[in-house]
Amino acid sequence: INESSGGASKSQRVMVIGGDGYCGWATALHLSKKGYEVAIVDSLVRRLFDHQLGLDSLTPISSIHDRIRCWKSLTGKSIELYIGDVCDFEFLSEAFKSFEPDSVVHFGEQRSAPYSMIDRSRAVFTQQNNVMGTLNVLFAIKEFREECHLVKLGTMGEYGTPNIDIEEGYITITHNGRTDTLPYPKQASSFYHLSKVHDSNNIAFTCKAWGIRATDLNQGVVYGVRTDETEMHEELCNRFDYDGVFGTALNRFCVQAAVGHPLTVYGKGGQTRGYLDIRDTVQCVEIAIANPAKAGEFRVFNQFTEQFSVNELAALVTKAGEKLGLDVQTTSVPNPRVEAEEHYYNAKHTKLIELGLKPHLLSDSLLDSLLNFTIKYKDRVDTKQIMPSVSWRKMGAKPRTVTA
Ligand code: NAD
Ligand code: USQ
Repeated sequence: INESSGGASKSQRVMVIGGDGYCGWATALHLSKKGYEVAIVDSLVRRLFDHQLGLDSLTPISSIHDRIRCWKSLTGKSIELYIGDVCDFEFLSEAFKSFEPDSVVHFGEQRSAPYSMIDRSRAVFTQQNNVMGTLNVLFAIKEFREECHLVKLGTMGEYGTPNIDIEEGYITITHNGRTDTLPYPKQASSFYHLSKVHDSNNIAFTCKAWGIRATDLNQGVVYGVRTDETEMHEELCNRFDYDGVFGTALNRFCVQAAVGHPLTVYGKGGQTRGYLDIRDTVQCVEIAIANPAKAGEFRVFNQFTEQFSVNELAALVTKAGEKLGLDVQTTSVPNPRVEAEEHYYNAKHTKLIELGLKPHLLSDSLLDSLLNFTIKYKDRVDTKQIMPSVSWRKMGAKPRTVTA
């Protein structure tokens, strides 16, 4: 592993767990293009959730096998594939022993807050899948690849919305005359976001106890779809979620504008979060890999480029839609979540910039191309999937079949 800043050694072997998903697929291709040896590990469970809930990506997506074949035929580059569940330690051990990664990028979790709030079994699944999966990855590193750098996808949602500035992972506090630098307080507000808090605690502990090197990327909400590599061929096209369970704010608003559905602002719309373009997701991960944490270090980066309230996003999409001749309306939907709707928000995000991130900020031209992209696929939209169907308050122990 190259310890010097910025110097990626091109023969580095990177295991991308969750490499069939939205962030993972774009990242796997980007790293492969940059000369890293890449292996994708994925259970394909995300495709199963879509079947079970009756959802589909806006974009047609090829099977992982066809995706990888297409990449090889276009670029000559091979991506290894391990289909299996990281909660199955035997499977994960075999993948580690066979691939021998220098870095593991771990995207492979159940990532939807609404999914984790459907019912008891989905809440339990989310925490088991995410927390046990990450624990297994930590054990695999300790057992088979001690020097391997873990790059773990966390979330800005771990911090919640405190009434003070959000720091990158740690805060220095003076209490009764003594001073210490401590983990920043966590106030997550879904069983999904809480699973990330539990992961962070387990990773921090194993860095201390076993000398694991880890970077927790507390990522904000991702938007966009095209990256240089996924746009090379339609078989490489990324997924694009717009439904009420897996769709995220800005991507949903663009699809809503394209089909003439009013933009679904939940509650007062003052909910403010950090956002980033998917082209910056892949850039940030590459930066983290090229500049590994030291042995025993638990590093935390806040991975977003700009912050917006939901109302601000709705206004931006309305303006961009009007330029394309769309009539964009907004509706206030009773908030299905329990969250602050008007609050202070100021989160630091300088560490990735210091390491060389060149952000793609949300611009008129990006919104324009994202809207045109959603218009291109608008006949595939199932408008029944747009309104939220999961309530934070009403969830219970009873198994629930979600129907639009
Ligand atoms: P996604 O659902 O599109 O992809 C996740 C992938 O992980 C899927 O292909 C799924 O099959 C796989 N997976 C899940 N559990 C697994 C397991 N136990 N074993 C093997 N594979 C498993 O999600 P995404 O949007 O690409 O998110 C990737 C990561 O980034 C997640 O950890 C998520 O929490 C984080 N993140 C995403 C966003 C966002 O806006 N999309 C924002 C911040 C953080
Ligand atoms: N929201 C609306 N209308 C919508 C959708 C969302 O008002 O139609 C609001 C939500 O109430 C929330 C905010 O927009 O206040 C963001 O919601 P979201 O669904 O876009 O994102 P979230 O649930 O926070 O989750 C997503 C990813 C998750 C990741 C997280 C980063 O699904 O994997 O961890 O973004 S963060 O938000 O920083 O925690």
